[in-house]
Amino acid sequence: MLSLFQPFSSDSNHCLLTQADGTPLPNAEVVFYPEFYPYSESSILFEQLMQELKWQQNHITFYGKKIPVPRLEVWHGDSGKTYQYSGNRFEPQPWTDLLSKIKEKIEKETDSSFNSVLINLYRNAQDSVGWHSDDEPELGTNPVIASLSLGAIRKFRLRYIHDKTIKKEILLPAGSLLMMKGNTQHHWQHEVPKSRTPSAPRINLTFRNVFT
Ligand SMILES: O=C(O)CCC(=O)C(=O)O
Repeated sequence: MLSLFQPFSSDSNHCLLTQADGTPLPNAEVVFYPEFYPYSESSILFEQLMQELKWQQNHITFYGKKIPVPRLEVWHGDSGKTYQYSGNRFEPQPWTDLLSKIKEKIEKETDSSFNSVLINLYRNAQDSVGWHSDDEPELGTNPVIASLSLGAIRKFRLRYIHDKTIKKEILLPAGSLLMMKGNTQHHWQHEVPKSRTPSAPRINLTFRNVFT
């Protein structure tokens, strides 16, 4: 369910996410572009990325046991921008023309710049990403994350680390862009939960900066 938001102006294509009563999310700056790409264009991007990317099954070690992460992933970026999480070390694959084109549009329209992108493929409703913050030291002090959704719509949840009763839930449709900025990653966690309703595949691209 798309909830209350604060448009920046009446003709703005983006808005600041707020709590259900319209008050700001504490210690967060989360900006939502519901239609960053029109639906038809997002479908073409989805098909092209499905075909051209070399999807990998990565694993995490949990209580000494190696288990597959519930999604496929691939990391692209500038040479040398290595990224590590939960024991995984990603060496970036080079930018493809398509990924560069998407990156440039996001950079231009959000006045940001990025040197890498983690791309997730949620194959079905059982694929997910659990509660976490994008707060690894190599992402810098206040990471700016631009998260583009393509394919099936999925639920995205945010919860306040200091009071988990303060939360936010939003549906991320194909073509939408969610930007998390400022000190959000220090005070909030996010997840894409598994769903009981069957889901077609979804691709999510999270553009980031790695300082290594
Ligand atoms: O799929 C999404 O919308 C979020 C992905 C995510 O949280 C991540 O890659 O860190």
